Amino acid sequence: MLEMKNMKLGPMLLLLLCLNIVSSSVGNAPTCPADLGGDCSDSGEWEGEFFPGIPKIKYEGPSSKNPLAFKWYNADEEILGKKMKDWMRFSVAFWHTFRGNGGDPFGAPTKTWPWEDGTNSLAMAKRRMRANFEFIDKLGVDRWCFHDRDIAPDGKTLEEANANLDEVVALAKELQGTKIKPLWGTAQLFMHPRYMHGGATSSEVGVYVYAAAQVKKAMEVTHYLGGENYVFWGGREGYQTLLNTDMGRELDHLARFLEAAVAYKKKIGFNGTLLIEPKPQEPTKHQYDWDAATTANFLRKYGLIGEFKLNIECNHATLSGHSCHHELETARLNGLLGNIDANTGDPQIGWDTDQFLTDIAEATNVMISVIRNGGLAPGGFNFDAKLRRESTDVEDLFIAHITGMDTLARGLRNAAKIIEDGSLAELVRKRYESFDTEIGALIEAGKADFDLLEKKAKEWGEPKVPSAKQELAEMIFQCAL
Ligand SMILES: [Mn+2]
Repeated sequence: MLEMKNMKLGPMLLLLLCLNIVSSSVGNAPTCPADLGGDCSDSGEWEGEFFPGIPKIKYEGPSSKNPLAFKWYNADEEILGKKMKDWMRFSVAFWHTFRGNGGDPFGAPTKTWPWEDGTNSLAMAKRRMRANFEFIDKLGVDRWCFHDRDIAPDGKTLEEANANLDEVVALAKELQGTKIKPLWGTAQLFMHPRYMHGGATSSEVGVYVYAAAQVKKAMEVTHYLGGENYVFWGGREGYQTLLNTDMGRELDHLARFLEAAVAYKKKIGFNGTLLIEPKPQEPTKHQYDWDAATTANFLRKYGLIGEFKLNIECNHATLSGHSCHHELETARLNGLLGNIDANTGDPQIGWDTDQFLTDIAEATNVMISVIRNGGLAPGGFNFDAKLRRESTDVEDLFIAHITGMDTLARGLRNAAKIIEDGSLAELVRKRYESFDTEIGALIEAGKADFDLLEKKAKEWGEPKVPSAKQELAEMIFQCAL
């Protein structure tokens, strides 16, 4: 999920950049610093297209050389009895696509989209929302994801922040029409200084209270917009050192917070799935939702296992020392696979780079889990991925999403090939066939005690141990790519 850096530096530099451009372009309203095709009226509203020259993205097939076309994602094509769009349920992440500015801990923002005026005003928030829906329409997806504080400016008071949110959400509702809705919404409980010790796990009760009020409102607007899920990402729910931390008490508080969210969901009639997004560290040294197994254990301990599912992010999986496939399978085997944040890290970089997934083998493994799960609905794939700092053209936003969608579509096609071919499943079946016996059935039914097993060991003697056939499995997998 979002890692926005240089928030204090960013607006200042944007303002400087903005002033510079305005002073050199006669006749432009100050709210439209870099008009590249659209236009601003006196009210500061954007007129015309945000993405002029970008057509609706269409499927042209693998031989196409058009960067603004799908080569593998063909929304209505059926794979294993389901349309591709129903397997994928793609969503655009508002925070990366419309609030990402290229800033990192070492450098200033590099991106100022033509419609940005360098402010975080309500008018700017609304203009950005219009850009979001034009982007979604041209990309041909039906879903989007948001944080409360990314779509609308914060306020001096909770009441003011809520009023700002209501105003932007009303516009979003209108722009969504009947076809588009949020895959999920969430509350941003990590950027404001009040959350420096966490939200639900803060040592300060006033922060716990404020976080609860913020989540309550975010759940309400997600429900109002027809959202299908609601996500909890505990960016600062963790610790920097155990020396000053009562971990047991903090975990109890987190559980109480989530219980209250479950109760409120039921109270307002929100039928969406509540999702927890595991991540091991960054920004804290240790985050309580470390990985899928840790989070599943937390949910079981506190009796919340039936109320939540997991939103697995591939980059977070690698940060926790697992593959994305491992995290997906762990979630699935616990009945917890609810949603996927489709991104990837970099094998040579140890932090959360949130890149668009382009590895076809990785995408194939991801889709094998999704198919085994029978799909992700009411969850889906959210592009929690951002352009590289050095990618600064508006069209790069489209190219990045097209590549991410094509990679997963290719993964789906490959996974279907592997499943239809059947030889990998047969290899696995054969590997365990010694358990398809009378004694194996007794073991799996929990009816084989040590006396019986010792008797068998003496009767059979030294077992013959067969090959794992790993290289053959890899060969079969490679053939499908
Ligand atoms: Mn991430």
